[in-house]
Amino acid sequence: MKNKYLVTSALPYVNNVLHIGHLVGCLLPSDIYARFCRARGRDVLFICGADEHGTPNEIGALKEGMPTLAYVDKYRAMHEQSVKDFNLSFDLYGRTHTELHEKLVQSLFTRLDDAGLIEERISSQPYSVDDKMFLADRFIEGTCPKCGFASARGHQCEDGCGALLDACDLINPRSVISGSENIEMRETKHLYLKLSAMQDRLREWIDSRVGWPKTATSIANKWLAEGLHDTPITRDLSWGIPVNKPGYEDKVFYVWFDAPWGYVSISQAARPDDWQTWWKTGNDCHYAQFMGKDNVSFHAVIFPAQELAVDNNWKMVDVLKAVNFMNFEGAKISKSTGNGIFLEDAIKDAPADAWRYALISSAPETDDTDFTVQRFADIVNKDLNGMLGNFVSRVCKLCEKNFGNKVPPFKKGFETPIDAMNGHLAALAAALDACEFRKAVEALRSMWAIANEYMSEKAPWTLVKDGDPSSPGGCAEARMEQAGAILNECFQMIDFFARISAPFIPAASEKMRQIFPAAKLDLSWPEKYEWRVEDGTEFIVPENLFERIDDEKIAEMTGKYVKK
Ligand code: B3M
Ligand code: ZN
Repeated sequence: MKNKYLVTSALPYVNNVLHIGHLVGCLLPSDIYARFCRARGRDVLFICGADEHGTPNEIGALKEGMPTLAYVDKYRAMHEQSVKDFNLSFDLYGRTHTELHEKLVQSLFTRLDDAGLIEERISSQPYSVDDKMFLADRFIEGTCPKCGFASARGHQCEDGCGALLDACDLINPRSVISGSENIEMRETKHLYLKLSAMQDRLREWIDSRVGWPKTATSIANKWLAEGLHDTPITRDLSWGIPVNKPGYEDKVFYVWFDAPWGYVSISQAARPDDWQTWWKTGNDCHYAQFMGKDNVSFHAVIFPAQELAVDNNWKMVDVLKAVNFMNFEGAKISKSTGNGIFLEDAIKDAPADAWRYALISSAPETDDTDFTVQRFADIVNKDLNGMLGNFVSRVCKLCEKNFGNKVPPFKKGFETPIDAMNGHLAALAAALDACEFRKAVEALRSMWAIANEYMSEKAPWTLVKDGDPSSPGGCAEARMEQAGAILNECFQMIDFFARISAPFIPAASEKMRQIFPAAKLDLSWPEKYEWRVEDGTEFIVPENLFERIDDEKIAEMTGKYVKK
């Protein structure tokens, strides 16, 4: 088995606060996967960071009337706070507006240029006479020539059919800066990456991919079937990485030319001495990328084509996990309408674990999904509070009351249904390895259910009642021993659950681990169900692991977040 694991989550633009769609789309699944890999003893490098270049950020700054750098600093800091709040365990949450990143991208560009893969072309680009500038990418909007959507962006019909566009083909174009329609086509020169030259190598590489989700392969195959087109990689803008070629002093690289290399430059910042052991081939490393479906073409086609073209042994993605979109209460999540749950607010309503678990249980893996406040409450109340939380609390309280704060002795014959447990454990590990998160949650929940069934079936509370020496009838001692053995097994399950739940709900798992304050139990991944809690181990009764979300809270949250 490969021991080096590289895990990256798409780098969010800093043009807004993060919402539950970002969390469920890439941040959270990548974190669960990275935590699982670490728990299995794999050597993981897990990074993410802010995608700070590009017109989304520049337009955001323009709207708030701030210099772009101050604007991206402001939002990056908010994103970093959310990363902390939601326990996202990146080795580094970095950024792309760094010298390291600039140097890397410029040097790769030079390599491509030297290899003859860069071509200068004169083209006509939309120029806003009133704004006195060329309108790159999102600076221009108009009607999509492919689907007729009225607000397609210059580079992509983002909210319509998703097609990548050429700004000159927009119908009725207008400037996003001033709204002016006084736009004319003017000639300007740009550098193009000769992607067409990469068609065969990329085809061969895509064909060698196994285990990619359909969303990813179908997008990649569509691109290849249409034939790769040479693509412009420079823009007439001032915010971004300066183009290091004479004659291009007033231009920058297109954000998607630089952003994926952020995975590398942030790795360099995180691990200056050994980043290459993940990033250069020949190291037996497994690379998993996480993203929303709108980012797939860049990760499955353009970035790999660049890596192949640069031709100096860059590690290429093995597993590309792409998810669909999550809507909220039947409508799109949008900062402008206010419909949706934004991370800075969410953390005030419920702890990170509740969001993490409820969202990953609702991950839009096969289709777009709709998340609702009611759904959130149902999942927290049923699964977390009802199954796991209650089990842990009943076991600890019942034991403390009848046996004091020491784990009663183990006794053969009182084990939980081990084969069933191990079957679900294997399914859980397999699902996590395959990045199938809903399946993983199902397996996890099945194990919590076994514990609850075990408890109701064995009913240790009746045994302790009957075993009470003051109650009439014999065999009091034997009954107490049986009750103790049942509780012992329940404590084994608590330890087991702490370990297997940790990738999903790390804070609750840590609380479960601390139920045995003096025992040195780690949260490593169990390959099989194990009995690690020794007889007589001291335990404490923890505070409730989870809180119920009651109707009043549901109403309050609905009022706050649902704006359609
Ligand atoms: N910033 C798109 C986004 O935030 C883009 C991802 C870059 S990954 C290298 O959705
Ligand atoms: Zn369209």
